[in-house]
Amino acid sequence: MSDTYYITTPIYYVNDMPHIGHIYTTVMADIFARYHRLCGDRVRFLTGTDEHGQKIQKAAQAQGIEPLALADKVVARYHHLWEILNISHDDFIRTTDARHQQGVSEIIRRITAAGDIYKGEYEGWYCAGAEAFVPDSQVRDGKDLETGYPVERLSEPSYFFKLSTFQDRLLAWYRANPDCIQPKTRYNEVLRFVEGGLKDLSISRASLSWGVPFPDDPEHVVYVWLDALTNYISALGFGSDDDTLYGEHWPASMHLVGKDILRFHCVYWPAFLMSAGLPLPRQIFGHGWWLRDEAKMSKSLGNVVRPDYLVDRFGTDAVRYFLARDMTFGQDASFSDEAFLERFNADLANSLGNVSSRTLAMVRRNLDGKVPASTSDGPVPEAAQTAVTAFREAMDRNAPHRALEATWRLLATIDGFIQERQPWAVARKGDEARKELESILYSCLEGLRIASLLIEPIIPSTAAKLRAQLGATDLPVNLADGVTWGLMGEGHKVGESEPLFPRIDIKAYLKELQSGQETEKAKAKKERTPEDEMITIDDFSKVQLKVGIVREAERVPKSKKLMKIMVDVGEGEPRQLVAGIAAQYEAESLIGRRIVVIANLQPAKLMGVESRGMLLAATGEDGAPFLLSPDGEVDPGAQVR
Ligand code: ME8
Repeated sequence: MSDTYYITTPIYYVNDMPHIGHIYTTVMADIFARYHRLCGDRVRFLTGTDEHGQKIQKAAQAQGIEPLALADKVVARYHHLWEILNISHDDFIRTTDARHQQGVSEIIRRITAAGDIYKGEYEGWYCAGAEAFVPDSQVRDGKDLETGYPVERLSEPSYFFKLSTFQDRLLAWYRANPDCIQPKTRYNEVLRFVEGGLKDLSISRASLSWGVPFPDDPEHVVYVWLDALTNYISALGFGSDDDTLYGEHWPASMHLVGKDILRFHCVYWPAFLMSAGLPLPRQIFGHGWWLRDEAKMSKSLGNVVRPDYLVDRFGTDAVRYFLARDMTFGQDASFSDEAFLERFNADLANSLGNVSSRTLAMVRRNLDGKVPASTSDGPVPEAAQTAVTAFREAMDRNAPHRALEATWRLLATIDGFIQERQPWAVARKGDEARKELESILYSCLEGLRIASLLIEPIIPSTAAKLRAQLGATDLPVNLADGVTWGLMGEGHKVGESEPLFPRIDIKAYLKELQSGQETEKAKAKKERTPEDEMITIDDFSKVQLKVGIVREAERVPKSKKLMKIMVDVGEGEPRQLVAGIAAQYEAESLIGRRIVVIANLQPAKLMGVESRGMLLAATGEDGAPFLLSPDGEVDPGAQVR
């Protein structure tokens, strides 16, 4: 009987385009899904998008489009990324799917029937960036201390979930299932948080329209996290007429998430499920954070790693390998181009690439391209079995980076064996040493075939390519009978071979990258969305705009455009300003005219003439300025807001 294995990723917000952090979770989930398929389990792998809530509504508004249109755009991008990254998900759920909304209504009906929902008034802070209700103690200077996002004050009717009554049940669940939250440090964090006491949770929003309508009260939409978390069961048909998949796959084996959303998954979600009388997930794994060269990735810094560039340049498997190998699963890691390139050359081009190309070249040259008779020469057969065991053991305890180390130890053993036995020298001895040569090369070929099964979940295309080169495409691809030593049949022809990973010239590439990054930074600046461009009222109030009356005006000598003017802005002494209006305005026509001036601009010199402020003008089609004036005789110095 095979086991079932249901793994999920977070469903991603559609307010922005994905970066390497988003693809990380999905690539890792894909690795686990593929690993379990290789073990013969019945796997279901779900990913999708979280499309409701204030954050998406705001982002869509800023772009002047409907939220669903924004979602469609970003969803297309995710589909493209999952395709180029060779992600093998079985389903992609969108929270705007009808099937999902049915599931949300059903879970709320069950929670209501359990008596865990009541109506009240929410008075407090809301952080749209994290879509979270934030306690007063966590707010300073208008910001959520935990996420750094701005908060706003809400005061509205709301449905509440009696989360406070779940403290003991949650603690009992954690204690009875010490592996339910991983890694251990995160388990401890969650436990401490819940031990500190829980407050009831607002689960509806009355002031928002972009969401799932609250069952039996269309004045409210469902709070986006209750909506989003339910995707894990609505995608299996929970709440719909056909819930066969739900019966087969729930509870989930693993919710893989980033550490930022642990509380939603480890506290709210199990409490909702308990209330609804549904089984709880087996495990929630909160992985670490990818930083860029030790700094947080952010669009405004222009340091976001965009995955398609790396895939384009180095291929899907290089990216998948790096993500799985370079981050200790569970901890933070820093992405740097140098580390990526060094890993590429050392592990992929050298280790894997060289060992296989040398072996195959010798088989082609000396054995007529045919697999010799099965033997178990040297340390490779044992190393292969050790690697299989260590690989499985590491994957089963959520340590894919260790599983890769075990695989690369096998490659190192094959490499060492080649160095030691020097098959090229044996070949030179001619017929008398043919048996010895065959025996050495068989061990290498078979060791490589078993390695190809271990790399299968991580770099599946390379694994298949390697098996094709070894001529082993008709042998079982699994981690049961497939890893038995000696399956490669005598006389079988090895396939065509080309380098799996051609070496990169790191210096040349870094140079190329630098110029690329400059363009990227410039692009990031250009590509700022309307939402990025938004400022707060505080930002605006930093600009002191005042009405001024022009007292004197004269052209700046030798300049076609610049006019020097003396403006009374209610400070007693007039101020000197230099403005680029001389091509359109005569000096005399300006005298006595009311204009609008930025009074707190840092002084600057234009063609050697000091300017202490700037006047406001609209720009015509050909760039010509049109002066702005107040609509009436306001006093100089009057504030403009
Ligand atoms: O939180 N390093 O969606 P989201 C590693 N819609 N992982 C990262 C990362 C980084 N720098 N940046 C993002 C949401 N991630 C909700 C989830 S689930 C019911 C609802 C990954 O688009 C990581 O998995 O903000 C993180 O948890 C997730 O993207 C957040 O994606």
